[in-house]
Amino acid sequence: FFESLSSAPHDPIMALSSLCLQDSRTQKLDLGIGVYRNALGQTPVFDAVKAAEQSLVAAQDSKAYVGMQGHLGFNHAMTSLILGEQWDKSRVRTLQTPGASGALRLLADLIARTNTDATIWLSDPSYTNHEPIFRAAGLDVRYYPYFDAATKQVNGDAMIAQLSQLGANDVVVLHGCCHNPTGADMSLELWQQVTELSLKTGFLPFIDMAYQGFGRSLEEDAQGTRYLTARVPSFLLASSCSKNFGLYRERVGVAMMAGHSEKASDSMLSQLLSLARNSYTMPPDHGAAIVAAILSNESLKASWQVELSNMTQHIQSTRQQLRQALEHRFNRDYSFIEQHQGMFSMLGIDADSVHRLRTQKAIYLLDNGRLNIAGLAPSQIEYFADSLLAVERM
Ligand code: PLP
Ligand code: TYF
Repeated sequence: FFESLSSAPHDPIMALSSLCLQDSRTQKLDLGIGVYRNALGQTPVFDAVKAAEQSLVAAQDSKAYVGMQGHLGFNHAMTSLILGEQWDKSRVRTLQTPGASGALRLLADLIARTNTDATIWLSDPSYTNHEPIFRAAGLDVRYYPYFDAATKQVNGDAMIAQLSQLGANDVVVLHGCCHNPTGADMSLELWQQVTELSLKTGFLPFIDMAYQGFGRSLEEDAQGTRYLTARVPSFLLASSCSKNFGLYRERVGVAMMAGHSEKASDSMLSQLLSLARNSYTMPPDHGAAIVAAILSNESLKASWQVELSNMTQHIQSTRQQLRQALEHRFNRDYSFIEQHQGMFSMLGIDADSVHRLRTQKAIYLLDNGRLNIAGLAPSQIEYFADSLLAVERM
């Protein structure tokens, strides 16, 4: 049956990680995959997660199915975390999903089921898996101008010029915060302009929020999302607990949606439930049960917030040190490294230098030059900067 089948392409990020794992050079640096690491290079389990897990194990008396929509308390708490307490209870619907990845695919399928002529607009560049997920749902994918390689900031004018051409068959994917892969985020003013344009032209906004709390704070990182979602008649949103709860392998996230009426919103949710039933039926429980336990307990919630903000501070301090180390060696302005938000930055390292860093210095970045700042321990910053100087002089 499968004799003539050829292999599918590798996941480029995972492939890079295993390449680094196999590298026996002791000075190697894995700055590829987007996983947070502390100063010791570890990705620890949050204290609040450990505590919640222990009480769950002790208290849980059944593993019977939870329900089609997942854990309702989790869905409600996540919606408040993302949209703030004031969300429109009559129109917003939330479904627990296996990671933001699961949410992206279900919502992509929902778009395809509703409108076969839809075009998905992604930022140029965007998260590696966006295009394949939307294409797998049978949707057309195009890119709007986003990152300005010269300034390392968002080119808001070019973005707005493109989005103003769109209409009711278009879906615009926006990164809620901590843009993957560039680190360059939209200002609140730009979110406001995008909101106005969506109201004027009718395009559907689709927010991907994978790093809430990894930029400035849980509240500030959600500002743009809250502004937009409170004003547009309809939106889609995928969110992840992989990074901000450190629950990567538990596969926990949400798909959120709002239609122009209560009835439209109910139809959207019922279609999403039917799409989930067509693939995995119900989401895994463990991660969502942990998040629900943390968000419903004041002391666990406070502990989680402290740990998360310590991680954010660690990333910010790495950004400061990296900027200094680079400005010390290169006659260039690297202030954008401190302005970028979240784990990633694109420093403008070309493909040849990325390759030389890998082969000659055992430093692994993605082919597009994306660097996981959180993968860089303080003790490795000098080595990274020296290596970059060496390969750029070759
Ligand atoms: N969206 C973006 C922008 C991401 O960077 C990621 C990866 O972390 C995801 C979605 C998928 O995350 P999850 O692990 O929740 O599936
Ligand atoms: O962009 C990243 O590195 C993270 C983690 O197929 C990731 O989002 C990497 C590869 C992948 C899914 C997630």
